[in-house]
Amino acid sequence: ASVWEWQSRSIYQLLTDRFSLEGGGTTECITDYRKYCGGSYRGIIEKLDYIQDLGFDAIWISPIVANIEGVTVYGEAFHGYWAQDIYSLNPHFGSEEDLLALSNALHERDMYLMVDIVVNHFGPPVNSSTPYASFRPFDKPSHFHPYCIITDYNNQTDVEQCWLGDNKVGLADANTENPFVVKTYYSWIRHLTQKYDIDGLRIDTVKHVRKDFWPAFSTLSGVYTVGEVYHGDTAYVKDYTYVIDGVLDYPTWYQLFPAFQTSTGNLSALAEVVHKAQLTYKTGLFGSGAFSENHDQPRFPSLTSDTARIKNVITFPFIHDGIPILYYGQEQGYTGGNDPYNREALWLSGYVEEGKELVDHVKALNAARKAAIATCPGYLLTPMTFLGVTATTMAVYKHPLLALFTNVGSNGTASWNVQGTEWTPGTELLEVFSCNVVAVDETGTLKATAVGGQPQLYIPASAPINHCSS
Ligand code: ABC
Repeated sequence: ASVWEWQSRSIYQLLTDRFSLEGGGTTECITDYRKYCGGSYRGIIEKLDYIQDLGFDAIWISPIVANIEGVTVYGEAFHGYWAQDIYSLNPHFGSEEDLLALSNALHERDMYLMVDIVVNHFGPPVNSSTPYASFRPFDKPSHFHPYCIITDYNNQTDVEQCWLGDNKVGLADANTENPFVVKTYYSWIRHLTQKYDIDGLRIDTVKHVRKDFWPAFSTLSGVYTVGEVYHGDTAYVKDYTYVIDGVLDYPTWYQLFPAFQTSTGNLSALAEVVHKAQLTYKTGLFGSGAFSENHDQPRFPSLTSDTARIKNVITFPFIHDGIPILYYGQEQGYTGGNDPYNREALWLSGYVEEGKELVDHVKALNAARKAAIATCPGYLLTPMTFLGVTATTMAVYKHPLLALFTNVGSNGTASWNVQGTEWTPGTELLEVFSCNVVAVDETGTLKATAVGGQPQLYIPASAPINHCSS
């Protein structure tokens, strides 16, 4: 599917190894060990009802190709980022038939499949005398950049040509200047997307490969490509928006946690970075991936236990111009810190929906966004605007949605007076989290008071939104 077909979707990101066991069982999974815990494609299929019930219509799964076997000082390759053979699947997650069954099961529900892929590197070489002999198809020294671990992330040549990792586990950096390597990757991606009927790609380590590798790769994939450019500065990230369809919006993420973690967080900085991206990226933030958590970062609830703050953070990507992405476990209030603690098994939650505050919150977010898209054809191409940013409050308007944020936390007080919307006096609005209806006052202002520091989300009361009718 194309970037524009993806734009209306919302994505549930999961690690295949940690999401669901086939047969619905449960087993111990100690994140500290960094070992395979047993999740699989069949396991995911069995839990598609759960994902769909949360309101998602796409999933992003972790890398699928065969990885190095065995245990390194950083454990096993359960995350999938340590390729050994790009022409085979990782047998820990299932067979080719199983992956095809997942792809089919998703499509039957009109859901999309996004697969995470890596071309920057292979896994850590396991045999030091013939380091690349077990890799396929790149098994010669000339297929890799000479060994050097990246130390200076400000030196772009190092970033592209040295190795990721550290001196204990270094990732063999593919020589993406070598014509054989380039040609092989180009034809590999074309076949991979076709073979498994993949709808979109999350591309790993985009900034670690020279920019002019990407346009042909992205085009040949035949699907939407969204890339990880792990950097906080829009001026650095912007160039990559010209070579692939979109980027994961890291610059905004850098401002997001600090903005809401304390009542002195800088909400203006958050508004500013969004504005810069809107002005400088090829298509603004449209087509980008908006997220609050992922598998590389400590979960927000590891930094604060305040549910009001957590709800503010979870809400932001859903009123963003890009495609909202939720990292599995956010809906269950998972609290894992840095890698590997942020990669908990979801089966330990029991996938309980009933009585879970964050599950309800996520359902409301997806429902509201879908209602906005359904009632307002222009919604997806309406840039988000900031109608008021104070030290502790912020209003984000993307007609017909208005989201009100605050960083005062559960014990604080905050209120908003929002002007500048298209809503005329008397217009009735539904607040989606509480299902209360309020009216815009005679001056055209929406006045609202926060309840225990929680965010609010408004849509015209005339919009069809299941979430509040049941
Ligand atoms: C393993 C261990 C870790 C250990 C590491 C050395 O090795 O688990 O505990 O610290 C996969 C696995 C990881 C594994 C790695 C390495 O492989 O998932 O568990 O870590 O073997 C992507 C994926 C990620 C994946 C890989 C590798 C790449 O999302 O899951 O990791 O395929 C860099 C890359 C980025 C990569 C990330 C993990 O590393 O750019 O693509 N993510 C700076 C740099 C960033 C760099 C980051 C972390 O450090 O700018 O480019 O990301 O090393 C801010 C600064 C930033 C700074 C951050 C940390 O601080 O402004 O610049 O980022 O304040």
